[in-house]
Amino acid sequence: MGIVCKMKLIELEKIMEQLKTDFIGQEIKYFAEATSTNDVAKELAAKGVKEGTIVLAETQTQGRGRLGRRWLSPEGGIWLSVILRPKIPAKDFYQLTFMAAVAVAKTIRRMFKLNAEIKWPNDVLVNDRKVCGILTESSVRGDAVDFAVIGIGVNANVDLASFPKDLRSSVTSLEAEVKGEVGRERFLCALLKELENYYTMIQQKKFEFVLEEWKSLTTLFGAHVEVTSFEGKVRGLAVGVNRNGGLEVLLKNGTIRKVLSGDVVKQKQQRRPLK
Ligand code: BT5
Repeated sequence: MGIVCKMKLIELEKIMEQLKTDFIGQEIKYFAEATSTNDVAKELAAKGVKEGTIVLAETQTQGRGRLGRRWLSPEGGIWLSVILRPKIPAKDFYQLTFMAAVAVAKTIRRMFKLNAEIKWPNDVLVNDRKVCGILTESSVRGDAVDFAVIGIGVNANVDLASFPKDLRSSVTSLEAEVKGEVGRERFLCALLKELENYYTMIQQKKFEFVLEEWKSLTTLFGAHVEVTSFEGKVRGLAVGVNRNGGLEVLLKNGTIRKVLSGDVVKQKQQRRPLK
């Protein structure tokens, strides 16, 4: 008996028809199943494929989050990796994660009028639940980025009932939020266009524009947070991000602690208006 796939597959012809980018997504490597689109993309990038090539999979068997965490990638999602060759120093690498989060949040807001928000450093939430995660990886030569792979996972039409119980209260899908199946091809085309716009800004050394957008979309500033990082837990008021993309947390004793990477939990609920 063959495998029955109840989900519609992504239609590449539709993407090619609707895509309005110059280079991102003009070359698509598509897989019904991949281990991790980031792994496939890294291999392709090392072999020299063109900047802007994307890897797309209907499902991933070894989808990854940060620190080797598992990323569930059932059918119906958008599991995407974008290969870029940015002309930026390695220390500015975080800019790519920021621009990807902005591009995803903006696309969700524009297309579905949902209140998508960014949670530092790499999550996009709708109604406080994670709808998208971003994993940016790079190959660095000296102090320059040789290539970057931006992995973006969006729960488009995934069946949340298939997720483990402990995750169900903290995740959502676009389908659940708009109460209907979403067109993945249309979403992808809009997302790739946003990505190209913001990436062009970074290449033109105009990251400050991306950062402004990022700040207006983040939920954290002014919120009491607990950040867990390699250095342990930090509690305080999230007050900003520094020039390396680190979160600035105002501690009770009045000093500001910078956390370069970690997981944040907001201590109090806070909503921002739809932009
Ligand atoms: C992330 O990591 O959020 C980055 C996820 C990146 C996934 C994309 S898909 C395409 C590309 N190929 C890959 O292999 N990866 C990228 P992190 O912040 O570490 O969050 C991981 C945590 O999110 C897990 O430990 C779970 O708690 C939760 N999680 C797992 N799967 C999820 C899903 N589908 N939706 C929402 N949350 C999920």
